[in-house]
Amino acid sequence: MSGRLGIAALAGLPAAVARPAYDPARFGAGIVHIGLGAFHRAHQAVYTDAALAEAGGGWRIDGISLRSTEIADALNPQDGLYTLIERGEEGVSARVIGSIRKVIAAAHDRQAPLTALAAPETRIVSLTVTEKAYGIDRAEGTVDAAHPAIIADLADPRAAQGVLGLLAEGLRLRKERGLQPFTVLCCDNLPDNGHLVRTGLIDLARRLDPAFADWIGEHVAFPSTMVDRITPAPTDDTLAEAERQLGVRDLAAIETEPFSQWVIEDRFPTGRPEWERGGAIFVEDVAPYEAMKLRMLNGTHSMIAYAGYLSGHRYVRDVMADAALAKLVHRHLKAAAATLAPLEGIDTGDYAEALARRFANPAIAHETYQIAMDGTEKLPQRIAAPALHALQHGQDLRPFAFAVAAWMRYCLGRTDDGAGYALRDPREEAIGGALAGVGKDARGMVRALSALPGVFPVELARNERWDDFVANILSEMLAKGMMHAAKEEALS
Ligand code: CS2
Repeated sequence: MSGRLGIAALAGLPAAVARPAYDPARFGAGIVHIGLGAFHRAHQAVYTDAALAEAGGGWRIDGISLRSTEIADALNPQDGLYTLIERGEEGVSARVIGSIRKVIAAAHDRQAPLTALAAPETRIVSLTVTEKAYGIDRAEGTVDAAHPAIIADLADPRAAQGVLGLLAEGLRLRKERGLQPFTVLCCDNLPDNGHLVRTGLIDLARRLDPAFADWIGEHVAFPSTMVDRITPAPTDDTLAEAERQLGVRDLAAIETEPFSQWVIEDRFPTGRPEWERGGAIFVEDVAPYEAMKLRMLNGTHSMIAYAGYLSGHRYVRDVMADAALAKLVHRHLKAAAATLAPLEGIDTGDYAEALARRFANPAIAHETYQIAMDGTEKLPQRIAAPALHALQHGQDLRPFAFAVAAWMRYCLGRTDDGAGYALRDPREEAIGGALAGVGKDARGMVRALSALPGVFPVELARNERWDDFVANILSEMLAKGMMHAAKEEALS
């Protein structure tokens, strides 16, 4: 039986495995990160590892897992160390990351997250919790008063358990103790993510104490970010690959693509690591980069997920190997690019080509079913926003209508062969309710799902041309099956 990764194992690792070029124990933690999933470990933690290696500083990361205990139980016995496996067309490489100091699982200790947020050395609180965890009503810019975490945290703010509630209580404790506030760094795929979290947090605080809400507005920075790295959920293969490369077991290994991008607004009144050492780009305004990534990468990803899953393709790379769907991918990328304002130094045609290559990476097994989850949270910024732009500017609407029709078809929860699957959407019940009694009538489905609040802008949903496109494409999908409908669509 082989040993386990940890500080003691570092010296014995094979020479080909890169390891922290610093002694992790020398540096304290300055960041608390909420949501320690594979994406954070493949992205921000890696940039922080590079910053520590080249510039040092008290910037290691204390992670908080709000729901699962799995990552804490895997990482803590390994001194926070884990393997980053990069799978590119040229081969596989392994690197041990040392930037995580420890992981707090809220389920193990309810008080520990607040203790970390209120610790004097905490200067940045970063987040990758997924779109649905915030409990923000994006259309209104307020908290979603029906979100379970918001309800619980408004009722008992001192014992907050949700994302916004924890941020608010952490900041309140700091204010009470005369400590400087932390900077809030949202790293989720949301448009204008810093601003969005700021608006939601201030609204939550206002419902508790208006003066405190004003204090947050005046003293807390919320830089926006664009984050990018395709990172499938780790599997047993990931752990086996890590063991093969390291010669010891690593229960927290992750795998990802070679490409990585991080664009950040440089507003960190409480300081920050030198993330540029790891390749991060600091800009005045992230919004145009975020729009490009959300509409081109993520929007196309969602189309790939629904049309691909229902065509029987397990992985994104399989979708790219399907000639008809690959053609629709290129069509979608082009239509999404046309909705963007020009960005200096960026050619969206080149960006589209690079994305298509990344999607096709044969070494990355990214499940269409994984990307398909949480559609109601993803569609607004990925598909509906560019579709509305296209409508208002007389541009090509059809690619967006195809993506929406594929999502609507997916909402039935059954493949063309009749196999059932879970939608895995926070609004699964509302979707079921909307579709009840509609049957497989395309018009009826479009009407019912378009009326779900907050998913499609009214101007788009009420547009006749849009409505016809979606209903006609959906009707083809229902009548002929997804694979045939996609083939015909690619020929149109
Ligand atoms: C994907 C993203 O699961 C999804 O919805 O579109 O996680 C995507 O892989 C990342 O944003 C890439 O940076």
